[in-house]
Amino acid sequence: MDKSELKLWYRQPAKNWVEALPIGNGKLGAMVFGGIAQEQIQINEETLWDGRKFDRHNPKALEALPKVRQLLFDDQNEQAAKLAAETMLGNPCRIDSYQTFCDLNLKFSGLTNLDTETIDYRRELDLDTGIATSRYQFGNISCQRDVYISAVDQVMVIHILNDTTVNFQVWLSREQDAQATEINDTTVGLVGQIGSKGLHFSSHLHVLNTNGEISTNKDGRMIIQSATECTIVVSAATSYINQDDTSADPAKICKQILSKLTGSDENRLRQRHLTDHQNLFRRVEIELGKDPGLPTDERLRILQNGGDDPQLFALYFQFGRYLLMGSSRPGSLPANLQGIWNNHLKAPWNSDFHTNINLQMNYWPAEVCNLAECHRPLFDYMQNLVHEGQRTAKIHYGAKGWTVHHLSDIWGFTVPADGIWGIWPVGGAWLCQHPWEQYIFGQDRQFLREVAYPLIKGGTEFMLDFLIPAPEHTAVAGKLVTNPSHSPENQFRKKDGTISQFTYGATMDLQIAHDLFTNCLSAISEIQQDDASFEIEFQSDVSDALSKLAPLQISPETGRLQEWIEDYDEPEPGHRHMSHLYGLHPGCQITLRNTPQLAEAARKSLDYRLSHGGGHTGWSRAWLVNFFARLEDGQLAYQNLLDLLTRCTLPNLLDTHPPFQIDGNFGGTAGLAEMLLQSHNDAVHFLPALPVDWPTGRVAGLRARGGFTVDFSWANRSIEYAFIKAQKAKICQIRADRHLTVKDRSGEMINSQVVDDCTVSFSAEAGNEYQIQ
Ligand code: FUC
Repeated sequence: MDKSELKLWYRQPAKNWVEALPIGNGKLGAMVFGGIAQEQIQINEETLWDGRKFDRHNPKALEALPKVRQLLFDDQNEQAAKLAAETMLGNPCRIDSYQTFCDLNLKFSGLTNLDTETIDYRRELDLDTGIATSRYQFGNISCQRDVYISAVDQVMVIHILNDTTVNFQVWLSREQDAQATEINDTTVGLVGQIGSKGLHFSSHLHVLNTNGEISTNKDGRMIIQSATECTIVVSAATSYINQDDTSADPAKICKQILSKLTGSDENRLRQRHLTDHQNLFRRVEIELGKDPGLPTDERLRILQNGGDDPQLFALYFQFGRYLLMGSSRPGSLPANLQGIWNNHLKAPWNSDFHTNINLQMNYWPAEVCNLAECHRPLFDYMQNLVHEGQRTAKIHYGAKGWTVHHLSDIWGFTVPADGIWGIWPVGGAWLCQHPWEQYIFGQDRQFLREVAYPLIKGGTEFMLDFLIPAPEHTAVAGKLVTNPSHSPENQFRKKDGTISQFTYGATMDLQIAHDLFTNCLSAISEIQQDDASFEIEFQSDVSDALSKLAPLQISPETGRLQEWIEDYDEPEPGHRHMSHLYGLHPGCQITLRNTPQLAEAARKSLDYRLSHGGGHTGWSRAWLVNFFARLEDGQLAYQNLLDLLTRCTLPNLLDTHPPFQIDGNFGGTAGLAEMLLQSHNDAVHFLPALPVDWPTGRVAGLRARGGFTVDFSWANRSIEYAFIKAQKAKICQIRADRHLTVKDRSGEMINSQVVDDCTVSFSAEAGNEYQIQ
């Protein structure tokens, strides 16, 4: 993709927030509207959350657990639900919201008759530079405004450049609970607190350079006169240090950040920002078609009306990578339900960390899309949940290890939230898939030992204790099951007609346990290569439990994969969650080649969900792309990606649940990657789910499990060439739509073993690149 094509652009300013353009550095985020006489930039700082830490454990939970379990095994689901609701929820079971920080306002004087006098307006977000620009001609004045957020300097930079002098005012505002103040001749600020007990926060706005005249007033407004050029920098901070410590001094932090810029200029700030941004962003290139040279909103409309624009999918994919870089950088919190971009004080679902799919989906693209560093905040976050998660495991379940239920916040919330569907203690176990994925993609043994394994072990210890053998009179007598259990947020109808959602051994739980135990065992074997006696005893406990897990079941009646331990009827057959297909994606217990019958049953489950209106939310649609990619059905994967773009995407390309929720962007990006490249099944598989609409294309810099980085192109829907680079010495198995030969960099054939018509394997050496033809 030509660098000039890596842009979202528009012919008009944003009329509302969902048209504004996101910028961010993991810690600070902003939405740029691109106004003409008046500009609004809505700012976020990732730690500005309402609430505080306190003990929400329910002392009644553990005592009620055996009774609840018995009732569920005895088919008394509703009695169990009632007792659990009274005893097992967090106390209280609600969390508070992540909040908008403030608005930055810019008001230019003397610009009237905008509609008639403004010409050549263009607003764009350049993904390659991370800079949002508005450009227009007003009368005889040309104006340009660039806005970016630097991860190196931790500031937002606004660079204003006009070819005639202009006068304007700039100030920060947050009406509810903050005050704008004057700080010095070139700096104004904002200071506030959430409620009387919440976080303190502060933001400083400073003119770094201008050729105009600056003055400030007591209301915290900065007035710039007769300037053709002006660079404004903004810092923001809160008193949050971690869940136990909120004693930071935000004004001091803001000042320190700005004082580091003394003597710098916009050019240097921009260069530092570009080097950092492009080091991550430019690792992956993709081409699926030609850029039609139209504004992004028009391209979306054309697609909605049945037009063709393969390259818009490529832009959407790169935008997903860009969003991950903007909302999750080393040292930051992970991307929440809205990434980092939120204009509410009380956001939808509190813009929280939802752990029954949403937080995980945010990170599906991280490894394959070559942004492994951006995955790290999730592991830091998990480590910070462990302490409370261990208490929850012990107090609520009498178990070792750590757990988190279906949502969390920045205060170490790990107890069941909201209602009985919140009594779902396998959120932590699902999260444990992520550090393992980082290891298999990156092959960093030290990371495995120090970060991944301790998290996975704690998750596994909890699961081992939480699982119990199903009693004699049940469908899976003697097998290990979870209890209590849910298939996230879905309900079932029992034979007697009653509807419930509370059960034991829901399929998803069994698949999560399977995945966790399998990964834990693989992690132990990897570490044993350096240390043969590592975890021998624990290893045997885990393999024993794995062999006793209740099996996945195919309904004899419908041929679908059962969502629950019993073949219940579904009152909402088009439900947005497709939890029982976890084993197909993101897990890999179900594959076309190893478990064809289960794969067929999974497909039937998908068909059934879809024929009843499934996939209606953004993230749900994005999950479908991944499922069909794993089923190697390029057409259905494409159809769902198309639906994601045409039905669940806002004019600024952000996903809409509705309302805006970022998981669909990340799930869609991961899904597209999954259509082009898979590696979960012991082979690097090129083009496993290529749709007819992308007959020709090229991608570079994607990563595959095993420590490989690949570039490849295709024509007439068949692989043309590929390059594969190995980080470690490894046996590399590659698969495509035809027989492949392997050569070294100089074109010499190397020894490879033919596995089948389309699969060969060879021994890759560390640091070497191979040509595949
Ligand atoms: C899950 C989903 C909802 C929503 C919420 C944030 O609970 O079922 O659709 O995405 O997370």
